[in-house]
Formats: sequence, structure tokens, C-alpha cells
Amino acid sequence: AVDTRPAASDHRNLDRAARRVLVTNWRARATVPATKLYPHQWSWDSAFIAIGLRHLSPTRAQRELESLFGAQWHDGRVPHIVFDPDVPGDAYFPGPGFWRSGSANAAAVPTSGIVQPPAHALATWATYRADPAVAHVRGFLPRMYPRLAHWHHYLLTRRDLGGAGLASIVHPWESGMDNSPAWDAPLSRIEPAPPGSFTRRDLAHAPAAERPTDLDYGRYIRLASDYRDAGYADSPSMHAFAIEDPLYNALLIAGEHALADIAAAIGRDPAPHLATAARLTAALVSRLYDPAANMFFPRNVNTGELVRSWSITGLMPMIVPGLPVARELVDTALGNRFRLREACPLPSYDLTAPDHVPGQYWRGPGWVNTSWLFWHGLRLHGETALADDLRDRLLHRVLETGFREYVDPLTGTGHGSDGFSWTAALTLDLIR
Ligand code: 9WN
Repeated sequence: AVDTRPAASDHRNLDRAARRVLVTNWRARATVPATKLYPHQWSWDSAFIAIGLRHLSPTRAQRELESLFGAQWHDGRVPHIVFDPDVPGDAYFPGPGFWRSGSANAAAVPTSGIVQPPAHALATWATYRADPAVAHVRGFLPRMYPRLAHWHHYLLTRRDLGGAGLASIVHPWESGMDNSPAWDAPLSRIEPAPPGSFTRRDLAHAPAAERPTDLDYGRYIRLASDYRDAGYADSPSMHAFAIEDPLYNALLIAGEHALADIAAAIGRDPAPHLATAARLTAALVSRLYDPAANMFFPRNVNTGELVRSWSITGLMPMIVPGLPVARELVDTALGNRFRLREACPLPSYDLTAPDHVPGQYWRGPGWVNTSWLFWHGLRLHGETALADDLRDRLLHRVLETGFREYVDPLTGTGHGSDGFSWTAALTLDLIR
């Protein structure tokens, strides 16, 4: 077997290079995911970035999360993009002029109107633990706790579109795994916005073959403008796309466990959060787990059917404390579809599927954030040897390929942006 463990000196170089990426991508109040392709603040990126930044500057990691929650809407939602007013409105599409968030948040900071996976409570607790003394002086936990609770409350109430307690996403961008093959069938019934009605900006910074198609974008724009034109109202009947996603709900559950820790640390009662976590875990397993497949699948709320797509989202419940089927998920990860022992980062989609594309976004390549989550889950469930091996191979991959946005999981060819913030941030965390 080839020894993939990076040497100590490699770690030092990686550490230095990762810090450089995070320093370069820091703006006045937050970190951009990548300088050209994504020149604003993104919601779940900031959570992963804080997990790495805490090793470089605990104060900056706290500010990363605080600035995101500074743009939280009155209804509790945390928008998926917070726009930087100093960046031209047309630098990213769809920009502030499309979303028209107005005074949806107290500061009237321009934002999008959709959300992203709730990784923030997990990140807040991790950030706090990196330096409790500095967090205490800044009042970090007492300030974040009510905001996080309000955010989860929005998801647990207004987004319970299926009526079983789980949160639904209403747009592929909300999954964070935009063009995952899992969304193909539910998206196919959406009438795309006419091609001439909008101009993509992403193709100026990344090859078309590595990005979603124009047809995907037409559907993304249709869904987003319908939501906007309905005043961003949530009701089971109005969403043409409504999915109970395993990754989304797994983060919500792990987040409720983190909120219980945060509550206890500031003298509040952790019990309600633990009760919510237990209730959601039962719903996650009964509604989204298929025991014949040893896999979680998204549920299309509009048809009531499971979407039987073998996407990385189905392995992500590994991060749920006390998950009763963790060993089964490890078996699935070790199998031919994901090849946990060789493929790195873990492929976003079934390696054996005829439509697996190793360089196209969420249709095959590996991403460091989902691999980090699986690593975290392996450790949580006592799979230490597999966790250590995955960490070593991830670090080796980043050493070879750099801080790319996504990577061919078998050849290691890098794709998408370079200098990608969460790749750098989570590398810093894996080195520790
Ligand atoms: C749309 C910023 C974001 C990530 C998502 C990733 C990609 C945006 C885009 O970039 O999505 O939100 O323009 O393609 O899919 O996970 O948060 O890094």
C-alpha cells in the first residue's frame, strides 16, 4: 500500500498556504468563498470557514458568524447570500437587484431570500471551544444563542412542509449541492425561465462543462422569482419544489445538539433542544432511511416519494449523534458507489452510475466540506481508524491539488475555483 500520510513539513507548508487563502479572501466583515466566482458572503460557507478560522483567529471566526447573523431576516431565516455593498451589483448573478430583500432584516443589508444548510450552530459551538475566554469577553454565545434558536425555529415551523417535523428545502441552491442528480426528477416539472431573460456571470470564471447547464439555471431562476414574487411566503401548496433532504436535516439535528451545549454553557435549559433532536432523528430514520439499501434518500414532498439517487447527501446523517444506523452507512460508504478507502474527497455522486461526471460540480466530483462532515461523523461513531485514514488522504489530496473547489475523486484533477475558502479552512482543521 502507498503511504499517503503527509510528512510534518508538508503539514507546515499546507498550514501556511491555507492561512494565506483565508487572509486573501477576508473582506471587511466576512470571508468570500472565492475571489472571482463568489464575491459575497455565503451562508454555509461561513460556517465551514469559521471552523477553520478559529485556529487562525478565534475573534475573526466569531465575526464571520456574527456578520452572517447580522443579516438574519425578521422571520428568522438566514439568507444564503449576504451581498457586499462595495462589490458591483452585477458581479454575481442573481445579485441584490434580483432578490429585492428590502428591509427584511433590521439593518436592511441586501441579501438573497432563500437559505442554505444549517451548519451554523455546529460551527458556533466549535468556534467557542477554540477560545472560550475570548468568546466570553465578547459575549459571543449569549449573542448567538437567540439568533440560532430563531433560525432553527423558522426551519422547524415554516419549513415543515411535509408535516412530519423535518425541514424542507424549496430550491436546489438551498441544498448547497445545486445540480445534484437527486434534483433532476423533481426539477423536471419546473417550466424554465426563458434563456434570454437573464445573464449568467459564473461562466466568466469557470468552464461551462464544470458548472450547471443553462436549462438548470432557467429552472433555478423560475423557482427563485416565483418565491420572491410571492413575498417569500412558505406554505405546502405554493412550492413547486419541496424536498426533505438528508444532509439538510442531519445538520439541523446536529445543530440542535450543539444548541443544547450552547444553552447549557450560558445557563439556559438544554432539554428542549435535546427533545427536538430526538424527535427529528426518529423522523429522519422513519421517513428517509431505506433499510434494504442501507442509505438515506431525499423525499419529494409534492409526490410523497423517495428520490432514489445515490448522492452524497444520503451518507450525511453520519453526523447525527446516536444515529441507530451509522454502521450501515459506513458499509455503504465502503462499497463500490463511494469507495471510502480510495476515492478522495468522497464523490458527490455514485461512482457506478452511468451519469456520474467526475469533473462536473455536484454530479460526481468530491468536495472537501462533505468529506469533512463524514470524517466528523466517523469520529463521532467511534470509527477512528477509518476517520484517520480519510483525514490523511484528504490532506494528501489537497497537497497535490491545491485548495480547489471540487476534485475528480479518483484521479485528483482539480476543478472549479482555486483558492477556495472552505477547502483551505477545513484543511486547517484537519491538520489539528
Ligand atoms: C449558489 C459558494 C456556493 C456554495 C454552494 C455551491 C455554489 C452557488 C453558485 O457556491 O453555489 O449558491 O453560484 O453556484 O454549490 O454549495 O455554498 O461557495
